[in-house]
Amino acid sequence: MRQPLHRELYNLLERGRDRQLRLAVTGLSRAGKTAFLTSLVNQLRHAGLEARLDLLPAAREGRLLGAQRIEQQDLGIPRFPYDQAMAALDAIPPRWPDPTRGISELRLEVRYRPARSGWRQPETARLTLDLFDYPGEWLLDLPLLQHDFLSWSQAQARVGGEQRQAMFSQWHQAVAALDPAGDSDEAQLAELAEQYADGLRRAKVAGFSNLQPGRFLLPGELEGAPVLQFFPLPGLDESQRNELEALPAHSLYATLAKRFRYYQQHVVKPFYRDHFRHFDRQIVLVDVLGALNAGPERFEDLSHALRLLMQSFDYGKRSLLSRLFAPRIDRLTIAATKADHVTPEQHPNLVSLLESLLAEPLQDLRFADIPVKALSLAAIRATQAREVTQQGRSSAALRGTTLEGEEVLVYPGDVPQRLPPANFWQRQGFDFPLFRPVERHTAALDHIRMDAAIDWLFGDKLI
Ligand SMILES: Nc1nc2c(ncn2[C@@H]2O[C@H](COP(=O)(O)OP(=O)(O)O)[C@@H](O)[C@H]2O)c(=O)[nH]1
Ligand SMILES: [Mg+2]
Repeated sequence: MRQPLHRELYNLLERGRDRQLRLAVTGLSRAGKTAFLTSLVNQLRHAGLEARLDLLPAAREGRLLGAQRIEQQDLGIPRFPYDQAMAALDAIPPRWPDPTRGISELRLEVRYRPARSGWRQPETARLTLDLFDYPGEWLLDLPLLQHDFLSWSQAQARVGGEQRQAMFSQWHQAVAALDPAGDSDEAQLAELAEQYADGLRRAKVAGFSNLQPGRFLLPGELEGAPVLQFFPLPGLDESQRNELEALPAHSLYATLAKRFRYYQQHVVKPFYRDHFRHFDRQIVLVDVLGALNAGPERFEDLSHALRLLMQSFDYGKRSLLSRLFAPRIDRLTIAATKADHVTPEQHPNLVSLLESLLAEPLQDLRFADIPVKALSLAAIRATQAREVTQQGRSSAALRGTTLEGEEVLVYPGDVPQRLPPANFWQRQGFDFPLFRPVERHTAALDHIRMDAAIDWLFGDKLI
């Protein structure tokens, strides 16, 4: 496809220049962010040597020279634990990297040879990538910035169906008796907040995604602090706003609203300000298969959570001028992760299912004319595809080792092309075992379509 003239001119001017790019790796908890980052570093480090990156032109043409981690911008933030992640994958037996419990940064310097080294151009050029890792639980706090306490309470009351509500039954009973105008009682607030947090934790274990506030699930250094002692008040209505806002400072409503604001100002805003602004490119990772495994209510819940989440990012075309001030995401990838959990002929369905899961945000992005690529990938491939012949008929299967160490040959099931109707779960559902990572025989991690993802994310910067 021919590029527009201004694009060509831009590329010509920029060719071979040292550049910098901030990548947003976005995903809820267990979507596969840490695995993706680990694989990204690993593939780029071994580019040109052992990494299989045929779908990335710079690598295919032998121009990608490799990558190194360099000193990051913010020295106060821990470094992304790449070595620990690799050590886990190299353990006997291999393990998945530990779940992320805090923020970490990563700055990679990628070296490449420009496609046509012309007059006055350097022999090699550099692309600096800034990335960071964080617990997915905290990400869902970003949409909370759009609310005040009253609207948040109403939004929370609308979230979820029966199964999710059931996780909060104890809290529901206790909170129903409360009077917003009554005096607040510290001990009671702490207890109710703990019950609310307990509901969130149970919903998480049960596979729900749309869970706020995120720090209730993973408090970090805020464990036990009063800023985490609030909860939404059910049964409130917008028409009561004036009345509620006139309540005295010691009332239950005013106390909860104050803590909510504090949480926004001192927890969510700094997280957003320091890490979630000024991205150039984004990849949204979604564990579509996990949600398919978990049933209809969780599937819907994930779709809703992602819709809210994507509203927190700045998308827009950037011109040479505007990027000097505030870079915006001008291109993104959405990826169904862990594609090695299904047989390869199911991958196209996995991609269309992902697209229907994200239908609404995709519509908005299309309207804003932001190019989006949807794909399925496995950052760290743990299975091998096999053909099995039974009574003269051959069918697809996967070979892998379960987390318990059992070698299995399975057919995990058909992936539906669109959001499945309710009877999908009654009829067959979808079930796959979790696999453990394979023992490595090469320095580069085996993957599915990491190269395609890299190409779409920043292949255009490696020319
Ligand atoms: N089979 C397979 N499993 C994966 C892959 N990526 C992630 N996983 C699984 O998903 C879990 C969560 O991944 P992780 O990267 O920690 O998710 P995060 O919470 O988004 O950082 C891992 O512990 C693995 O069990 C993959 O490429 N293939
Ligand atoms: Mg992680």
